[in-house]
Amino acid sequence: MKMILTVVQNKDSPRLAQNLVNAGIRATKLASTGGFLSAGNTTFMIGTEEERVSEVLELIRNSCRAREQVVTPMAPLGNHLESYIPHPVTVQVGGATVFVLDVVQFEQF
Ligand code: 2BA
Repeated sequence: MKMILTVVQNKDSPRLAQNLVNAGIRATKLASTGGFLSAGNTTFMIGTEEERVSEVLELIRNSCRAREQVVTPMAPLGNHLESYIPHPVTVQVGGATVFVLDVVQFEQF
């Protein structure tokens, strides 16, 4: 068995959740926050048989898309705020960040 952890944008989360249900794939959604943007995103925990991993990855790929986001970085520590001129930068977020992990044991009581 495998555990697929995927971080997706909140905008893609309802579509991915629906597509997983339609395919009969069980998942748990967690509200999460990106470390870099400090913006809300969604993490899905998907426990599935090894044979279905590629199907799940395809489903994630088809449910999520990349978007650009403009971020204004914080003033570097130690800098005087008066002399700090913030320059907005554009980052590309997503489609999805995916981790596939081996599950050593799976039980449901
Ligand atoms: P955030 O950490 O908020 O990152 C949002 C986007 O900012 C990233 O998109 C990337 O384009 C950019 N970014 C992140 N760290 C950066 C840095 N140190 N320097 C420059 N740009 C940076 P994605 O790569 O698509 O990541 C989307 C979200 O997926 C991340 O939100 C984070 O929540 C998660 N994620 C990405 N890589 C991860 C990892 N290795 N481990 C855990 N979570 C990860």
